[in-house]
Amino acid sequence: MSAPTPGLAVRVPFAELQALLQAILQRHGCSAAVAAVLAHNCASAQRDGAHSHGVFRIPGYVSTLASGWVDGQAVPAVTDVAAGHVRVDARGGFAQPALAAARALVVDKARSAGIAVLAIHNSHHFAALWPDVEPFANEGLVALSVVNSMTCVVPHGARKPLFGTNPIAFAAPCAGHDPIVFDMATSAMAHGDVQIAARAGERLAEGMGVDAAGQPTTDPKAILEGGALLPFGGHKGSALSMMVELLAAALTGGHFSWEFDWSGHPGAKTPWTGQLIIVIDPSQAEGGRFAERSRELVEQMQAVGLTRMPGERRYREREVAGRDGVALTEQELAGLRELAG
Ligand code: NDP
Ligand code: PYC
Repeated sequence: MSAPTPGLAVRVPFAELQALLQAILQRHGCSAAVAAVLAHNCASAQRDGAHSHGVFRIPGYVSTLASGWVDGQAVPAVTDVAAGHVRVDARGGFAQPALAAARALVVDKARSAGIAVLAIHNSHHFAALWPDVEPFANEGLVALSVVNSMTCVVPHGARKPLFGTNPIAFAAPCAGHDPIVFDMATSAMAHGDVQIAARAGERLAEGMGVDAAGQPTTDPKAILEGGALLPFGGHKGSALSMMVELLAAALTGGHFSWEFDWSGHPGAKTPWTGQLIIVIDPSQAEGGRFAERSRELVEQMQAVGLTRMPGERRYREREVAGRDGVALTEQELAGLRELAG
C-alpha cells in the first residue's frame, strides 16, 4: 500500500515540480542528464500518488549523493550482447539512466527477435518500478521488470533477514485503455511505506514484520530499528522474492541484496544491485490480437464484479494532477525549495 502523505495541501504544475527536483539533484552532484531522468521519475511518482517513491525520497537521494556511495555523473556502458540481449553497466550510477541509454536498442531487438532482455548491473534503484515498464506498453509492447534492494526481509521459514523488498512490475497494452500495469514489492510492505508510517506515528497491520528479537510487531520503528519485514503471502511471496534475487542479481551480474556494504558511507540509502527487464513484442504472438484479448480479460473481470484494476488509482491521480497540479504538502515544498538553494 502506498500511504498518502498526510495533509497534501498545495498543487504544483508537473513541469515546475520536475524542474525543482532537477535543480536539487544537479546541485547535489548529478549531471544534467542524470538529474533530468531522476527528476522526471520522481515527479511522476508524486503526480500519480505513489508517495512511497515520490518527493519523500529526495532527502535520501541527496544524502546518498553527499556520502559518495553513488556516482551521480556516471555514464552507463551499453553492450549489444546478442539478438535478444542487451547489457548495461551503470558504472555505480542510477538504474534509470542506464535504462534510458539502452532503451532504443532493446525495443529494436524486441521488435526484431520478438523478445529481448535488458540486464542492468552496478546500478542503484531507489524508485518505483512502474515508470520503467509502463512506457513499453504505451508502445504496444509487454514488459516485466524486477529489481532487488537491500537486506530487510526474512525469507519464509528463516530466522534472519536476507532478501530485499524486491519489487516486480508488469505492463501490457490494452485496446482502448491505458496499459494494464501492476507494480508490487514482494515484501508485505514497501520499506518506504514503513518509514512513512513510522514518521506519522502509525501502527501497521499484523503480519508485516518482526522486531529485533524476531517477534511479530506492528510497530514500524521496531521493524526499521533492527527488525525486518516479512514476504507477502508467506512461502509464495518468498519464492517470488528469491526469483527476483536470481533474475536481478545473479543473471545481470549485480549484487544480491546482502552483498554490498554501505557502512562506510553514512547517509547512503540507495541499494547497489541490479535490474532485469524483459520486453516482448505481442504483435508476433499467435493471432496478433494481444491488446484486444487484454481488453476482453479486463471486461470479464469487471463482469464478475471487479471495480478496481491495478494501476487505476495512479491513472486517476494522474488525471487530477494534470488538471489541478501535483499534490504535496507545504512542508514538502518548502523543504524541496531549501534543498534547491
Ligand atoms: P502496493 O501494494 O501499493 O500496490 C501494488 C499493486 O497493486 C499496484 O499496482 C496497485 O495499483 C495495485 N493495487 C493496490 N490495491 C489494489 C486493489 N485494492 N485492487 C487492485 N489493485 C490494487 O505497492 P507496494 O507497496 O508493494 O509497492 C510500492 C512501490 O514501492 C512500488 O512502486 C515498488 O516498485 C516500490 N518499491 C521499490 C523498490 C526498489 O528497490 N526500487 C523496492 C520495493 C518497492 P495502484 O498503483 O493503482 O495503486
Ligand atoms: O520501498 O522497499 C522500498 C525500497 C527499497 C529501495 C527503494 N525503495
